[in-house]
Amino acid sequence: MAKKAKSFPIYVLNGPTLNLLGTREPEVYGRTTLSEIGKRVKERARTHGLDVVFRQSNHEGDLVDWIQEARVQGCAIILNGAAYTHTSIAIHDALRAVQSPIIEVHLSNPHAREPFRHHSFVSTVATGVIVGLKDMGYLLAVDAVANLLKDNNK
Ligand code: CA2
Repeated sequence: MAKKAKSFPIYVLNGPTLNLLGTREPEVYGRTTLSEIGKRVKERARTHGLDVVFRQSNHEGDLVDWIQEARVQGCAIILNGAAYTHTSIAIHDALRAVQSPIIEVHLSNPHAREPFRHHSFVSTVATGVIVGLKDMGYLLAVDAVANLLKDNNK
């Protein structure tokens, strides 16, 4: 395990409208609420000896600020940028400055949806991308971070 991970949390950051998870479009995004995902993510991280900061915002600038915070205070970022994934050069630029692992997660598979969801400003700067597995994707992202941090320490 990389030294940094012992005292530095994984930042799990969620973009616009994900606060409504579990209330609408369950066939696309699943039935699990964001707060339940946060709980499961923290439990999974704990099994790897990792802590989690779990946040959601509807505002692009908040996500940029949190990415910058994670850059100095975190060991990795798991990001579901929601709609900003497809539009935000600001988030792309903030992620470019991050040296630790970045895992992009989407509950649905954007590539199987409307063409405007096919391009991601996050994927080009992400270490890895997990799509289409609903809430399970977040847990797999935690496992991926744990493995990447171990590998970094070889
Ligand atoms: O599949 C994902 O995780 C997305 O990031 C979700 C975004 C969408 O813009 C991306 O293309 C893919 C939308 C999040 C909206 O969340 C809702 C939650 C409940 C009800 C309606 C929308």
